[in-house]
Amino acid sequence: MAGYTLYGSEVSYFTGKARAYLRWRSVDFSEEQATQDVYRNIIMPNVGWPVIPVMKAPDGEIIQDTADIIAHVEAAEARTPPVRPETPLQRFVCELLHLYADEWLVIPAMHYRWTYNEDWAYGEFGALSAPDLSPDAQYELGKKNGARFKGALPVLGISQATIPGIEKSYEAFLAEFTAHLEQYPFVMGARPTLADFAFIGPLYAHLYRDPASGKLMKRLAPKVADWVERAHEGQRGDGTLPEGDTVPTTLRPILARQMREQLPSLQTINAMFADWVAQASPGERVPRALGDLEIDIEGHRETAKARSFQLWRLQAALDIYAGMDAETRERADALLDETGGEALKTFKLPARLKRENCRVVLA
Ligand SMILES: N[C@@H](CCC(=O)N[C@@H](CS)C(=O)NCC(=O)O)C(=O)O
Repeated sequence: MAGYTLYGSEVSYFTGKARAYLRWRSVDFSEEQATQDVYRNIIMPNVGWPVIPVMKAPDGEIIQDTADIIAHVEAAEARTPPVRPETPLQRFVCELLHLYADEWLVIPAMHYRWTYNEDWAYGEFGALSAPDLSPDAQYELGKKNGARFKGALPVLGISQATIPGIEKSYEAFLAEFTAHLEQYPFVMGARPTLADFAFIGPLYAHLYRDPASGKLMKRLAPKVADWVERAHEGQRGDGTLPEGDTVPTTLRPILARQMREQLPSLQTINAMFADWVAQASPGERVPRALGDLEIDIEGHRETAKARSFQLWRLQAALDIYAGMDAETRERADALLDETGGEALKTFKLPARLKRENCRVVLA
């Protein structure tokens, strides 16, 4: 039987996440470059908008969104251990870190790529789209294709005003993750979980593989670079997650950073979502941006778009919290108190979201 096909690229954030997961899961898969032809013939007709990665399952089904790709393979292969921790507090933390890695660490990832690796990125984008062109022609094409991605900088709130905060935060994150890796080989413990693959998103393609960023990571945080190599290779780890559903205390500074930086944005986006829900109907597609908000990273502020997709990842975490028994809830609340995440205890989306035709819609 044919294996899975991953359409994506080395230069892509979310392809790295899916690739690392598929390697770890040891399934039969091959990766195909998302060339212009693949966008035209596979991605656009099946997904409806230009995005990578996209996966073709052995039965031909096309799946988009890395969380759906991972969920599909988990269900189809039914292997152990599952990618998500089996106990509730670890599962909750894993999902919070998933939200952080996918939707917030994109800020340093994009900053470092486009501030320090711009020309290199154009060459890479061109080589991906048209492998047969000359390097000069690839650069020109890459510049055209890359403009869409570079154009995301203001959407994310990356500007001269926030760059000092983004760099301060990223360097502190590297120190915090290093301190964690001195105790544990992977994010949740002694084996990889969804949180590792989510972190591979920002930390592989943009922050390790882009040359100037990789140099910085190897200089400031060689242990993080070593983890990137191990997690991206799909190493299995030879241990288990901590006993008794405990969460490594070394993750607290990282969760606290998430709560400080990302949670205020999530609250604002949720308020805008409530306004939108009031006039929307079930099945309606949620706009990618619900308005403008101000982000604050280490005291550096800028306007950014209120990206609605963050609520979709947040819903997955809140569902786990809502399903906790009293004893687990107490432990989760203690962790939220210690990390500045108190607001999550009462955080409610005004309506449920679901996925339909590769888009987030009102349930
Ligand atoms: N939430 C999606 C995000 C995928 C994504 O943003 N892919 C980037 C490249 S790494 C892309 O193609 N973006 C195009 C766009 O968002 O318009 C996932 O997890 O798969």
